[in-house]
Amino acid sequence: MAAVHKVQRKAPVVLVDPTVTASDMTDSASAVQPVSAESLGSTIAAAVRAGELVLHYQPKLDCRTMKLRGAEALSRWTLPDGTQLVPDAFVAQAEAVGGISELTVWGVEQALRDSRWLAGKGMGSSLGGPIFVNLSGTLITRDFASRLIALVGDEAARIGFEITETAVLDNPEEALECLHQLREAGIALAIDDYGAGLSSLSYLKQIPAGELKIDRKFIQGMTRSNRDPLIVRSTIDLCHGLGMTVTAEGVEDAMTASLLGVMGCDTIQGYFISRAVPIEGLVRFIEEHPGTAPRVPQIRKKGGSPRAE
Ligand SMILES: [Ca+2]
Repeated sequence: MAAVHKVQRKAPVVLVDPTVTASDMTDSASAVQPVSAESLGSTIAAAVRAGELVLHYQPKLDCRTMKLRGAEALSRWTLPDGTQLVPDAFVAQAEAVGGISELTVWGVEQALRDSRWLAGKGMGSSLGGPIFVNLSGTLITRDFASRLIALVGDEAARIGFEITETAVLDNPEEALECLHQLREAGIALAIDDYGAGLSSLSYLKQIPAGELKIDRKFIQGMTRSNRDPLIVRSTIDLCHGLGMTVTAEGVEDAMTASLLGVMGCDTIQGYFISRAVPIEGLVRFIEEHPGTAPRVPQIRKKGGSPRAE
């Protein structure tokens, strides 16, 4: 596939993913350099044609049943020389110079292909929820929302979009209108990286998302600090009061998973469950995790760990 790639690159290209953070990565980031504005969009398009881009999937598990509840799609880009690039600090550059729309359209199309492929193997229901694609705030416009709705068509149940709260800051009126259109089309929405940026309870109320993902920085301090568990638990309660489900990002150990379960968190995602894996790896994950959680110690609400209270 790489042999058909005609683009000559003077510098390593960057992998662009709208909202993925460094800690989402499964591989060490390569030393990458920014490419010029005019070349980035065409480079991404060429990489898609050459088959250099793939989606990996990080599963989310139900805190109570430990069954799969969908997955987040994360882009991976393998250069012709075998170097694998992961999304990193070039997100802002990509949003500024373009290329994100190409990547997002490809991501949605690929997620749909993979979702159909899973369904063809009789694993459609085993996925337990949509595949979520990260959607940059720069793309939440009327034109792009219409394009996404057309792209998803009658397969809206297969796809969800993760958006950050700050995605609506620039033009709240248009952004909220677009998000309502996506929601009305049957596409699930999740608020991503909650607490990482400028959180606004006002937007939390207005964004028509069914799910909120608490940023990893609160989750990873849960067993070491007094404040983070309080913030997490109050956020879970707040979201449940607003009729939303809650996903904890960046769960890396059994104790944190247990605490989240006690707090009533709905789903968990992170290295404790699985790294982001290719679609074949997701199939293996489904086969190997039929809904049990042998590694998670039980913490009772009363008489258990004081951290859980
Ligand atoms: Ca995300």
